[in-house]
Amino acid sequence: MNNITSRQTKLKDILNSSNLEFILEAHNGISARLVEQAGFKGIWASGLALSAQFGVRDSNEASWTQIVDMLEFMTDVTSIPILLDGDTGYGNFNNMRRLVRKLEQRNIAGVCIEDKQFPKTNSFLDSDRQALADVDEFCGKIKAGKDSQSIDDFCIVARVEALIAGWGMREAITRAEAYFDAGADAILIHSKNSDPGEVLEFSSIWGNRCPLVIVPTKYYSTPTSVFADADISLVIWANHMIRASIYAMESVSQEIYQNESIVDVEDKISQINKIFSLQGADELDEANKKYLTPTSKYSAIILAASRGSQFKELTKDKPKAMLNINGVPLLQRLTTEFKEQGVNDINVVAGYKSDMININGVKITKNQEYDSSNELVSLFCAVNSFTDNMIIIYGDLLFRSYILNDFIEAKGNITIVVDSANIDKDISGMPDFVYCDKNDDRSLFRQDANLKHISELRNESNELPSGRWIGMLKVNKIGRQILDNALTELSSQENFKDLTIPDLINHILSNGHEIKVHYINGHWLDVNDLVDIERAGDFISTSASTT
Ligand code: SPV
Ligand code: MG
Repeated sequence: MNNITSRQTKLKDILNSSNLEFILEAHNGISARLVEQAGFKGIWASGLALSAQFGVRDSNEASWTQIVDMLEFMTDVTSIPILLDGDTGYGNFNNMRRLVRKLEQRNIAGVCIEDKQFPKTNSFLDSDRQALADVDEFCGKIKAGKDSQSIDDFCIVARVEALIAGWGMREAITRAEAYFDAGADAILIHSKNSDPGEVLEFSSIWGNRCPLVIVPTKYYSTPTSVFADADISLVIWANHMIRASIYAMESVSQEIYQNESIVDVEDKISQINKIFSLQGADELDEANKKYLTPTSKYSAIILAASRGSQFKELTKDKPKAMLNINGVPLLQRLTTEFKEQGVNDINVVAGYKSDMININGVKITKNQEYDSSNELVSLFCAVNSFTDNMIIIYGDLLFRSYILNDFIEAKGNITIVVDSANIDKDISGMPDFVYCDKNDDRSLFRQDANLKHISELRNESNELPSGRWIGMLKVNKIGRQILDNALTELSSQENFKDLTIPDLINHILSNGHEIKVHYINGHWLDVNDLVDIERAGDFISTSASTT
């Protein structure tokens, strides 16, 4: 059991409160939310407003199930009680029974039924010609409703239309007495006059036998203290949300139509963010964090400025990264790999034929000096896109998905991916031999190894390389700071234009910082010449068949 007061009890409390209480009309989810947000303790689900928002007449043209469906949206987004204007109960006692059960299922707090005949029409329309219900028949409806409710505090308000229909005060009182005796929780006495005289007279005769509810649409200028002094329990502001929205929509639509522009209305309408907030976008954000696979905190910088002159005609019109491998550009494959790992912040540094890079969902930074500069200048161009957790990668890489997945999890402020297999095999581009403090021990998972040096030279000082850097590096917040500093230092050197990422790596090491090594064994390749393109095609086919 929880201690939350049910909406039905809340409505009952409002009706029986010793203070004058107020509820306001709403006709859909968003208006209901606004009513609650304004501070109202309850909502009047007005028949007039509900039918109007459907664009139909208040004459039972909308079916009762359409009304109940809308009520569900209204309860879903609110916590205050909703009193439904249930017209005549949509039929006889039997329809009323079913209505009450359905309303309880939708957590509606109560229903108000009026003593007219089905199909009814609005009280302010041809009121003199509207036939009233037979008193006994209406009492049967109230009894049937009360007997079929299963929630004790569900309220049935009986609305007396005798004054509206011109039948006089005596008839109004007689009917109210009968309805109260039949089990009504409150009486709504309605009036179409512009002064509250007859309602106040009714109230004084009624003398507090049960809560009295009024709808001062026509006698709206009466100070509410008059109602409080007359012992009225509840005031219903019955149609002001639908009228406010019609007024606003009419003037905005006309203005936009006349001006053929939206510029003048911008400041007169709600901001889009207001809609998001009323829809509860923040809650969904929180829920996403809780229930969805988190998107990666990593961003990617892809270096893709070069032509790859070995490709001759193939890269006449496009950069190397846009070369098709089995029909899909290299850069597209790389981007997809990142997105599949939740890395959506992807920055591509382009240079040669940069306009030919038409990959969705990536940011392009241009290295204008691509022709006369090397990798570090490209990286420097992307410095404004650096983040605290980022992966820097060459744009001509292909690799099996698990490599990126594991690499993201690898420890270290700065970490590089090193292939300990295939050290000598068919090297087409720069070899980037890596010398580490520990060689790859494949029996260890996530072996802790540090980089000592990276070089194009094999057997440097007679030492055998531990592997080859594949062109993938990552930094965390601390690593980014170290990398930033090293890049800034190198950028002031005269030979900056000639420097490569391995130069940066070695500079970081020479500054005394640690770089971790994440070992892999094959399952990647970079595309440097025509033979590589053929290999890449095979690589894609076999990767696809093994994943
Ligand atoms: C409604 O809001 O639909 C009502 C109140 O029934 S009135 O329009 O005043 O009849
Ligand atoms: Mg109505």
